[in-house]
Amino acid sequence: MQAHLAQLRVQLDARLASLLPGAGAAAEDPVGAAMRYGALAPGKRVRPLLLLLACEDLGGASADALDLACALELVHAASLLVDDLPCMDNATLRRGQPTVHVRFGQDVAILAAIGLLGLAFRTAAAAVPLPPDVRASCVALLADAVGTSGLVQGQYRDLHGARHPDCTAAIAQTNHLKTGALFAAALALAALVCRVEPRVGQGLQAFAVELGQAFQLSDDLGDMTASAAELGKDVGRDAARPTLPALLGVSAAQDCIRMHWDRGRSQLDDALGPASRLVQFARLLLP
Ligand code: GRG
Repeated sequence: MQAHLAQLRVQLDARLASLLPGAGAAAEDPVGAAMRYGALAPGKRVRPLLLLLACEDLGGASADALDLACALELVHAASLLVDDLPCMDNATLRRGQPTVHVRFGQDVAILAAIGLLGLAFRTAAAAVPLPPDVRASCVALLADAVGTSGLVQGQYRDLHGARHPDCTAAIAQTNHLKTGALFAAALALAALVCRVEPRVGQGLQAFAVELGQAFQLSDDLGDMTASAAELGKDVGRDAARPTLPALLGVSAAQDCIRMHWDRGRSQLDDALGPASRLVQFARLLLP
C-alpha cells in the first residue's frame, strides 16, 4: 500500500507541476511562482488520493481521473493560501515552509489563490478522456464544494462562530463545510467518473462525511496537544477558536474520532466490500 501511495503521489506531483505556471523567471511572474510554491509544497495530497483510490476500487482507471485529482488539490491549495492570510488564521508556516503571503506578500497570495482556483476549474473542464457531460458535472460539483454550501461558508462560520444553542453541533457543521465538503467532492467525482449505481454513490458520500469529521477532529486534536506541549501547560480550551477537542477534552474527542470512523467504515464496506484500498488509505489518516 505504501509503495502504491508513493507512486500515485509522484504521478500527482508531476501532473500538478506540468499544469502550474512554469518554474524559473519568478521575478517576471511572481503570482505564477507563488501558485507553484503553494501548490507543490509537500502536503499529504489526501483529497486527490481519495479520488484516485476510489476509482481503482470501483474498477476504473485512475489515470482517467488524474486531472480531476489535480483540480481537487488545486482547490485545496487555494483554500490554504486564503486560510493563512493575516485577516484569517494569520499563519506564518504551512507544510513546513513560510506561508505564501509571508514569502510573496499578501497581494500576491490573494492573486495566487484566485489563479489556483481558475486553474482548477480549467483543468477539470479539460479533463480528457472524460466525456463532455461528465466534465461539466465535475466542474459544477467542484464549484458547489467551494461555494456558500461548502468551503467558503465553512470558513466564514469558523472565523465568526455560528450562533447555535448546541455549540458542538454547530462546530461539527462548520467542520463538515470546511473539510468534509472536499472529501465528499473527491468521492462524488469518483462516482461520476466510474458511473456507479446510486447505492454505491450514497455509501461513498456517507463515508466521506464521517471521514471529514474524523479528519478535522484529529487535525484539531493534534494542533491542541502540540500547542499545549509548546506552551508547557495543560491541554485546555482555545478561547480564540473553539474546536471540538477543546470543548470535549482529549479522551472524548478520541472517542468521537473512533465513532465517526466506525460509522463511515461500515457504510464503505457495504458499498465497496471490506478490503478496499480507500479504507486502507483512510485508516492511515487517523490516530
Ligand atoms: C479560496 C477555495 C477557497 C476557499 C476559501 C479559506 C477557505 C475559503 C477555506 C479554508 C477551509 C480550511 C482551511 C479548512 C481546513 C482543512 C484542513 C483540515 C486543512 C489541512 O488539510 P491537510 O492536513 O493539509 O490535508 P495538507 O497540507 O497535507 O494538504
